[in-house]
Amino acid sequence: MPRALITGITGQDGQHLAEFLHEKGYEVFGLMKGQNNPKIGPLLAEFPYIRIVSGDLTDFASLVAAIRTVQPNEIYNLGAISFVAISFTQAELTSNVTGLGVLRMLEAIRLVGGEKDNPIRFYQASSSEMYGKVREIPQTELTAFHPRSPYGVAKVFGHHMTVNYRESYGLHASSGILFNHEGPRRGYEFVTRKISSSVARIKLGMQDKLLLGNLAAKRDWGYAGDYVKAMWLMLQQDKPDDYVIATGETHEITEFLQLAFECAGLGDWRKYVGQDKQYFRPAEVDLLVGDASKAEKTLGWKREVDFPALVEMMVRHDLDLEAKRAK
Ligand code: NAP
Ligand code: F7E
Repeated sequence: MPRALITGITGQDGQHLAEFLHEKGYEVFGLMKGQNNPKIGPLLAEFPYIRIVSGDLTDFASLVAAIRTVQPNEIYNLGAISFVAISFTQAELTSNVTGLGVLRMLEAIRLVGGEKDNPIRFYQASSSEMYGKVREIPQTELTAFHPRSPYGVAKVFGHHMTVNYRESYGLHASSGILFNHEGPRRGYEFVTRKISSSVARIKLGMQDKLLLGNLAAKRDWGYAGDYVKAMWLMLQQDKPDDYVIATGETHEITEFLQLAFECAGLGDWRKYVGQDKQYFRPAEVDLLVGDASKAEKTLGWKREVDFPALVEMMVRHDLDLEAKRAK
């Protein structure tokens, strides 16, 4: 039975990946930080097969201990301070977890090594935020980076470290440059979930208004369930490499709003949506659109859920959830 260690197990992708690997017959271990993390109960209630290991990406010794205990065949490093907005106000913490955390994990893998004939394979969760002020459209694995937030800068560091450890020490280390991916497990701080949950609450009479920031930004949004398959596929290749994972389409926030409000039968979103300065960022990423043709060709990966289906999935899920909560 192959063993996988996932950091960021309580996050959106950690949950999708745990489910996916469990179905593939893996023993799934999740690194969890804190002495009494309140997310542990709900996580194990939904995924009883996940085995929790204590550790923190800011604590090197805990990563070494986790790898020694689990003896994983594959490590998926999904743990991060991942909310771009907070990275501006907690830049040092973000650099430590999201950036240096990658280096600590790579060093821990180098130290522990794994089985001689079956060395540990490593996946790094890199991000389209590394492109920032984009240098070309669409963005590929060869597009230069110009990050626009401390989060983006930290991800560039983690990405280059992953490439460097592959080239310097021959680690089977791959970096997935994933564009935005969403779904019903998305955190409420991100714009898509903020919209889908607000739409549901407005529909049910629990909320009147939705306040957002910059509505002009464009994102290449896919479904998280499709994207974790790509992570796994990368680690099944003989040779480690870097891959862009994206849909190749870009949509403005206003398009998400339009579909979400229509899906709930609320009509024109402009009646409900206002703007508030607190949700604008010091520097914005205006447009992202990825070219995933390398992943399609080499990994055989293709997204299954398109943009309208993604919006509908999120809104329908939140309508059910908020209705249950209201009872
Ligand atoms: P998420 O929902 O924000 O989850 C982040 C996870 O990181 C949580 O489980 C969190 O644990 C954990 N974490 C935070 N600080 C940690 C620390 N010091 N030590 C160990 N774990 C820590 O993120 P996601 O959307 O699932 O994304 C997964 C990864 O992909 C992240 O690295 C993100 O930056 C990257 N990424 C995401 C997207 C996207 O669109 N979702 C796109 C590109 C790249 P707690 O819950 O205990 O705080
Ligand atoms: O913002 C705008 C905001 O926070 C999307 C992370 O998973 O994907 C995610 O980062 C856009 C931005 O995601 C609000 O200014 C307007 O232009 O949902 P978001 P993100 O910043 O794209 C990348 C690929 C990652 O790697 C990250 O980890 O929406 N926006 N009004 C707003 N955003 C939020 N959150 N809240 C608003 O009220």
